[in-house]
Amino acid sequence: MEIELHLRKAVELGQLKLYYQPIVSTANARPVGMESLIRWFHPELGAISPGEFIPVAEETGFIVPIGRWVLEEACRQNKQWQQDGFTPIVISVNISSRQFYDPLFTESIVNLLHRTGLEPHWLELEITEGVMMDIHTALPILKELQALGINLSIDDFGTGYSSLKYLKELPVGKLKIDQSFIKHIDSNVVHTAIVSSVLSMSRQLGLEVVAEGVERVEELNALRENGCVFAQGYLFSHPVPAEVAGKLLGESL
Ligand code: G
Ligand code: G
Ligand code: MN
Ligand code: NA
Repeated sequence: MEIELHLRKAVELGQLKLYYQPIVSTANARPVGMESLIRWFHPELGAISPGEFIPVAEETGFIVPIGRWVLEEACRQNKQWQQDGFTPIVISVNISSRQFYDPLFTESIVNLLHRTGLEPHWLELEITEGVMMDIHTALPILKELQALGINLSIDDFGTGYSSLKYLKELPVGKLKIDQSFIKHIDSNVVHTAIVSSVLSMSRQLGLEVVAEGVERVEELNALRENGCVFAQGYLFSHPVPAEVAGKLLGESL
């Protein structure tokens, strides 16, 4: 497969770039976090979407070195922002299944935090429900990661198969409600019902909630009314390069 061959060269050639999208407090629209999202700019093929190449990287196992690069870059950048004097924020990194179940994963995080000097509570790993589907295999790894003091969140919440029974047993602190439920939440009664149930359940379980894919101010207002504390989406900012993201820190978006 052609894309696979190009991908092998992408890291070496510096074609991969990390973009950042703010996660804001709904109260004042100030960033409390940044999600790192990979971008691949190929000189001939142009911009290749992660939706296209992440699955290929996952299949070939190449996601492991790519994921290592992403984690390193994200932690280094967050530490840099702190050293530049910005109000500290949490950096979130998407973790794929192959990466999560790599036997050296936890150890590599320990080394990474040591190397970059980033305190563990400023790092968050986003893991999808799919990755945690086999709870008995996932649980010991999640517990190891939690013991390091880093944050864990469930990404794309509501699109997978996670049983509510396990939700309180998983050592995760946050749910990121999938953007498909946020769309038109101001007028779609089904979406309102789903999101308001997730919010009330999360309050009971002591979980934080981020609404993803907020694009319109009406959606933000509906989320506020339902007591949603954190949000992310084009309304505040698209994913942007580090130089631009740095300028958003401390701003009301
Ligand atoms: O940013 P965008 O919407 O194009 O991302 C598309 C998909 O790629 C999303 O599901 C996102 O989680 C995933 N993705 C983006 N960056 C990374 C990354 O660094 N690692 C992994 N595993 N997935 C990523
Ligand atoms: O799977 P995950 O939630 O990590 O993927 C996030 C994806 O959603 C990224 O590709 C990001 O670019 C995209 N995204 C972020 N904000 C918005 C938004 O407001 N609307 C839409 N449609 N996509 C968004
Ligand atoms: Mn994500
Ligand atoms: Na998501």
